[in-house]
Amino acid sequence: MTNRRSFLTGATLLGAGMVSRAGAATLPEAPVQSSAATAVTPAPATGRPFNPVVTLNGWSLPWRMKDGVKEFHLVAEPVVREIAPGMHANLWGYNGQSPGPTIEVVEGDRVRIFVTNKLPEHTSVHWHGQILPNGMDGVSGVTQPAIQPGKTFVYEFVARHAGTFMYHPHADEMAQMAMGMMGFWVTHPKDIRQHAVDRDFVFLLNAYDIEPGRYTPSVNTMLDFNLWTFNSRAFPAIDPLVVRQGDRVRIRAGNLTMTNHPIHLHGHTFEVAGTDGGWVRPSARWPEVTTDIAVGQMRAIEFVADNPGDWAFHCHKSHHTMNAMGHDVPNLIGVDHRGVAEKINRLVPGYMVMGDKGGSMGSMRMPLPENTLPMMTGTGQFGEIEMGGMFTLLKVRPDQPRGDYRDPGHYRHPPGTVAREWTGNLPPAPQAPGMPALAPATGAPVDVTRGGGHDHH
Ligand SMILES: [Cu+2]
Repeated sequence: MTNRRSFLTGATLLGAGMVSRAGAATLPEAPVQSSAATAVTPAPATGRPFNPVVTLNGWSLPWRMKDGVKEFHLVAEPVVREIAPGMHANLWGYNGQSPGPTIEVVEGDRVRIFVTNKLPEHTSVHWHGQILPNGMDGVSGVTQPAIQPGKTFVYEFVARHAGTFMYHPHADEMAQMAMGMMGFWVTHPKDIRQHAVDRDFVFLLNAYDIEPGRYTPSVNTMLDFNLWTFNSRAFPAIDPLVVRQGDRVRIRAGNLTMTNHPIHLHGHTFEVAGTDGGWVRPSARWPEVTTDIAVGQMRAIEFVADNPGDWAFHCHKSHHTMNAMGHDVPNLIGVDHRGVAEKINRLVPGYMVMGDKGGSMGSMRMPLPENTLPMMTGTGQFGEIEMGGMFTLLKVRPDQPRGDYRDPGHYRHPPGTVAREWTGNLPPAPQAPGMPALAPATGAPVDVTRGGGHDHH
């Protein structure tokens, strides 16, 4: 069984002791992932063939084949998730991580999923988007009794259609999803050539409210979150999406936060090729550079990575590309802050004055409380990256080997293709009729009686 386990980087498997404690010798093993690194899984050794997805800062759950049924074992449990180096969160998740592992099956597979509850309260698992018998839908109280602590339930159904899905509890949802209980599910097409791409990335959008200095999310928060994450990682700790130039790329994302996220890609146009309802007919697709993902929705975008470079890929809500320390800072743009910093610090101890010429907090180093992240961090080859949260880079390289996801480092721009400082003379600013001529901001003075003013061509 679980032939893939030896290939899972960083994965550790709990021994028989844990399984027997779960109460049944027939239960499949419940592998545990201890690392928040992206674990690239090879093609499956058992079952129908498929091209595995790459879960951003996550992993896929091994299974065993038993009498033609694909068996998985999920363990709902408290976990410690590294949101980024320097910040850990006490979350709830599955098999050692939050989000839980990605489940990958093939259209037509009969799937049996054991769910062991090691949480301090009852739970259930809803298989979002699956067409299945009502009693397997995981809505506690409606389609099944809740799974009490210490108990194991079994779900069984046929993965009837290929597509992009997720799983999450339908029991004390507000608390359990605010604590990170969710996972990705991909049902691959029966014909491996159908919908084939060269790279297929998946992640969930999630948000947490963890006050600086604390470790556990506030589960009653409705809108005012301070950590915006891809798969419970905040930039610069989200791995880049590394591709080879010319690759056909799919990125699938699902939203289990409390608000929508307009996800934006630089340097390329893409099409929404699928949703959690299925594939979009090619004739019904249109080009986009941003697609909004509403709460409870999933989107699979596709494009050809034909433009080499390091391209930003992020939520377009600017507050969602900020980390925890960026949300209560007074705006002093345009204010001469001489003497003001001292007064502000009396009101808001520990805060620095946001720049009177804009933010530019990236280069300011203030002492942080324990266990939080500066509002924006990360350093590129040209300086500070003033981003955090839901932000990463699509790295397109002509020489990236096929199937290689290792970070190739900064993009090496061809000579003469980078925006640069201009040090020559500036042309006169064009003038509107009747307006007094303006002197240019820098550069040599311009004789406005000659080139500017009312002299129209
Ligand atoms: Cu957002």
